[in-house]
Amino acid sequence: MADYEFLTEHTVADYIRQNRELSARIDPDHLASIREVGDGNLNLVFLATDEAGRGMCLKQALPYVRMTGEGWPMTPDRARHEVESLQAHHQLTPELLPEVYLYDPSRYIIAMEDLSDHQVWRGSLIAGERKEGAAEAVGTYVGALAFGTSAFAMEREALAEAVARAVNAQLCTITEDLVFTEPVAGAERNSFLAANAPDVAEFQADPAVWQGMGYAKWIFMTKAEALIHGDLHTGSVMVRSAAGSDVCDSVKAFDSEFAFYGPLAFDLGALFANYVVAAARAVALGEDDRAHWCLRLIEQTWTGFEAEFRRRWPTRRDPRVWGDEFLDELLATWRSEAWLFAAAKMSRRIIGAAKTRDIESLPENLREGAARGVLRVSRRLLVERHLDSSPARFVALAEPILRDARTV
Ligand code: SR1
Ligand code: MG
Repeated sequence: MADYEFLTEHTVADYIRQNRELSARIDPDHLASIREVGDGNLNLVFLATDEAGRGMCLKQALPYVRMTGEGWPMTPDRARHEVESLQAHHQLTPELLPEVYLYDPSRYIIAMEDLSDHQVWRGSLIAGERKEGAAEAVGTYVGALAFGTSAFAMEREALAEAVARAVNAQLCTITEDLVFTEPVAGAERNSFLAANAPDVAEFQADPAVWQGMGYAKWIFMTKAEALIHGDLHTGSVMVRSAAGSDVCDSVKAFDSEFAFYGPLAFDLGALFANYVVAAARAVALGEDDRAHWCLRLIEQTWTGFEAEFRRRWPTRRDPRVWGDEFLDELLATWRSEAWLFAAAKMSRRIIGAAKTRDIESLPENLREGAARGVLRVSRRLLVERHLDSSPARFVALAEPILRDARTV
């Protein structure tokens, strides 16, 4: 039993009324709508709008995984990790994150900016839309946090305190199990189409896959480079463009409850994996031009990331030892680690417990080929990660594999 009260559509107005900071922003006595809109795996999310058109989002962490129910407990303290990372990241790139209004640690509720004039990027990708600029913007976001929350920018003691506060062992364990271990070692909660069983068996029989996944898991567990988002898939990004335009006028990263001091290439790899998943869907639907566009998002994210990191680099704390050659080495390491993490993230979406709608909403005959393609790309990345790991080569390698795997 939880020892705190869960919000419902019936109690949201009272909750706002009881918090002066919130009732100054939205009128609890004249609410026009209250909707529960959470479509992720974990939390309750309410959107409230008043009659004057002002909105607010209330997000509450449950003490278990929403996707499965009470049988899978999960610390609600993840809401604190989310709010603290949102605030730390907001200081660096305010335009790329929602504003937090309040955090209530007694009920694990975050009150924040209403983004209902945005769409979840995954939904927009599934709908076949092009939101130009989104991939570069999320790259900028990762570049900013990579520098701004790291040893390159932070005073030594403040850094140590930030690392300690961000220890998020329970959620990291979920990632370690679901992303790095279970796709290759197998697990009861894994699932895939019977038609993909031979693909999964082939993947799990390859020693290079075990080697790569083990290495990725080890980096994930040990490399405390920056306060990373920790779950930066296309469902953790909101996008907005004006009616009739393909160009984003706003991009916001959110949902960073998995944040911790970890390897920053994990955030890049997560994005790359989700672009491949979006491309696999397009290939399955016979939309090859669109698939190419989806894969090119990899290059755009990398470009945004590198530009932002380089822009901040001149302000690094110790340029005597951290010279420009070191920067080149860092970038090369991150490119290669991003391949590794992308591979792990792809395989977990096909084999593991938490899937993506891009693939799952395909009819079964098309899903088979899309899943096979994603798994084959994952395997190739793991095998070839020691060679040139440029974003351009990633795209060149993935495109024909996805097409060859198409089922009909
Ligand atoms: C039990 S949580 C399953 C997945 O949902 C989240 O979005 C993370 O990706 C996690 O691995
Ligand atoms: Mg999430």
